[in-house]
Amino acid sequence: MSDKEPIFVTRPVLPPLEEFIPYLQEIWDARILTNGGPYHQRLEAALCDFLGVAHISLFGNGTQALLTALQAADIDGEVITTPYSFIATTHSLLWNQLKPVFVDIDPQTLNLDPARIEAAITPATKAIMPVHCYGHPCDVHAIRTIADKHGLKVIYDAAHAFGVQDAQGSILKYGDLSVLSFHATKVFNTFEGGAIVSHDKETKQRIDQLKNFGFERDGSTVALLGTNGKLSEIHAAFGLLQLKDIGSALQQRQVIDQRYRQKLAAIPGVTCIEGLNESTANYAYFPILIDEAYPLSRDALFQHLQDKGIYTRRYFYPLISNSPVYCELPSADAANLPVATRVANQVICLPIYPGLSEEQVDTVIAAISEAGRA
Ligand code: T4K
Repeated sequence: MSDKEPIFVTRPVLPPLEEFIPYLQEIWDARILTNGGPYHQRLEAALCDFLGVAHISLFGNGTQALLTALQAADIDGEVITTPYSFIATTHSLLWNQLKPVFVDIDPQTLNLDPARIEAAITPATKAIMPVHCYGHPCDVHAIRTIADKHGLKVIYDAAHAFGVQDAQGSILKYGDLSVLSFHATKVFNTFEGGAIVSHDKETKQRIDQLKNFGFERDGSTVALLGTNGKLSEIHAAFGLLQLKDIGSALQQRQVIDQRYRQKLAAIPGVTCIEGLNESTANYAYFPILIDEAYPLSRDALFQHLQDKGIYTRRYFYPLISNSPVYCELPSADAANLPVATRVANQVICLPIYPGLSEEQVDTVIAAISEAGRA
């Protein structure tokens, strides 16, 4: 273990505490703590504005938002999805009594491979749930074409895709719904939090009803099986404060991303992942793939970095399809998922977050490069 300060895969952005005090004072004065209070409303409006989307419904976390998005989609049967994601993606299907059907990923983007989707469609298929993995956009146009041809809904797990844009604007405009996570480890965080992006007023109203126990606007009629998905005023206020500095946070991430790319390019056996479609990236993660040209296995490198006090993560290993909850599904067979299986055994996500110093980035690079020479 190194005597230097540990380097984590991510650290949340925290504005100076004194800047948060006036927000707390306002909450204390108004004594409105939750249930769609003033900060909640202000954050929804500010996020619509910043992200360039029509409607946002805030949630207590991204998983609740995924669960409600699928409920709002009002589907049954099978949903095509990726095995290369966080477990919450697939859990949200099962909680809605939907059957996940895993389709392999594209080796460049590590997102659901559109060329493999049609072969997995059956009469029971009702939707596609792709993930913009690491904030790199899916092939949204190819997915839309397939969905339209087969009459399928598209619900994007956009947990990583805060602020990502393509040439047409926000990546969150695609699909029927997109779901964000504002967890502490994300580019933009409200400690815990999440949101559903929708495109029309009626859908937003339905989602807002579902996240508030199913209550209609009269506050007494309950016609839907809703849940409690609300975000509290403290979380919303923190989000508003953090949004002020988001530009600088994204810029700092970009600088780190560029430094890694520049310096890791010279190390044999280490491949950096490129986003293909984004005009504005968010640099949410910095995944690298370790292949046979590198002297250590991925797991040996992971351990080597840990011994040096560098705590990386193997997002997303093991594959969701290998977890005991899903491994019995026919589509979970590794033979059906060769790219995802290979990538899950090669990936390491390196530290990237605002405040990670140039020196710390160089420490990570040196540790990878030294181990590569051993
Ligand atoms: N869909 C996708 C594609 C997702 O990636 C996620 C969540 C979801 C849906 C569900 O959204 P939420 O319901 O979570 O909003 C993390 C997060 O818990 C999870 O939100 C995230 N994806 C997933 C990819 O990663 P861990 O197990 O890596 O977290 P943890 O606690 O090990 O933290 C990693 C590092 O971050 C630590 O080494 C130190 C640092 N850290 C973490 C926390 C929580 C801090 O410095 N402060 C903190 O408060 O799961």
